[in-house]
Amino acid sequence: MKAMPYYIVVLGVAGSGKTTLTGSLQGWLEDFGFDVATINLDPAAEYLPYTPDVDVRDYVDARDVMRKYKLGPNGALIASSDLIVTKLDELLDEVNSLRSNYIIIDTPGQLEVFAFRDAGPIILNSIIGDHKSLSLFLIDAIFSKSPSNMLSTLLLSTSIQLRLGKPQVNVLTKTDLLAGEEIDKILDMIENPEVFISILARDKSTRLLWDYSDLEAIIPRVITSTIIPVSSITREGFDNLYAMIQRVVAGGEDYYTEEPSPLL
Ligand SMILES: Nc1nc2c(ncn2[C@@H]2O[C@H](COP(=O)(O)OP(=O)(O)OP(=O)(O)O)[C@@H](O)[C@H]2O)c(=O)[nH]1
Ligand SMILES: [Mg+2]
Repeated sequence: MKAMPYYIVVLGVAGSGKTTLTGSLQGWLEDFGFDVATINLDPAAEYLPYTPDVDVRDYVDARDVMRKYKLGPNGALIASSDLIVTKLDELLDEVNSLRSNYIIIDTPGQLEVFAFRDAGPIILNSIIGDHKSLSLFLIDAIFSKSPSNMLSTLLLSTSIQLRLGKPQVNVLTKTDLLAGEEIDKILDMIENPEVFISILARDKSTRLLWDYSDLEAIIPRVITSTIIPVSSITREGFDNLYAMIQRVVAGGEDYYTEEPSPLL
């Protein structure tokens, strides 16, 4: 039987907590005895709190690209991603030598450059191939206290899912920075569309674009499942996140139910 790693792609706007969650989730899963590898796809990453098993910076360093081609940060990421595509064979050799149950992929801060140009999805799809995978779309809890901010981020999440075409789960990050009742309010909006719709319908900036009946049509489409609140610092919520990952990639089966392969 061929090894069946599950890929977890960590996405989100700049600073939403992708890199911290990648390291923290790896640690949490390893504490439960899982074998977890990490891939860093951010050529501009300065410091990583985990040691990546595969690191695009070994192929392309965005800072060198900036200097060499006299580019700014976004131009450098575009050029770096295109350069990585030219080195995909080598990168894939490294990825294919990984033998872990779970492979977590940390992605660049400039989500729009990564997801809305061709190189990012090409790199991701080449790495993942036919293996089971899901995307975690990270939403910063501090930013989400405002209902219209939450709606704009959910629309972005939907848009990213449309680009990448993978099962996607929304994750509310940095919950340790909010009081319990503030988290409950956010969850109440997500879990009760009618509450969310009525709050949004009263919101000035939302009203500029949509009326109540528009919102009734939109909201159920951007909330396709619940949002999982987590803190990568305290690891609170990782048990629920893990349960969701299992449900999506393994249909609820624990990885240990898979036979380890002699070909691993
Ligand atoms: N309190 C708290 N801070 C967090 C948490 N997760 C991330 N942070 C902080 O948020 C900031 C950004 O975190 P990163 O993990 O670098 O975010 P990122 O999405 O990888 O950032 P880019 O790669 O630059 O887009 C850092 O200062 C982290 O320490 C969390 O769960 N709780
Ligand atoms: Mg990062």
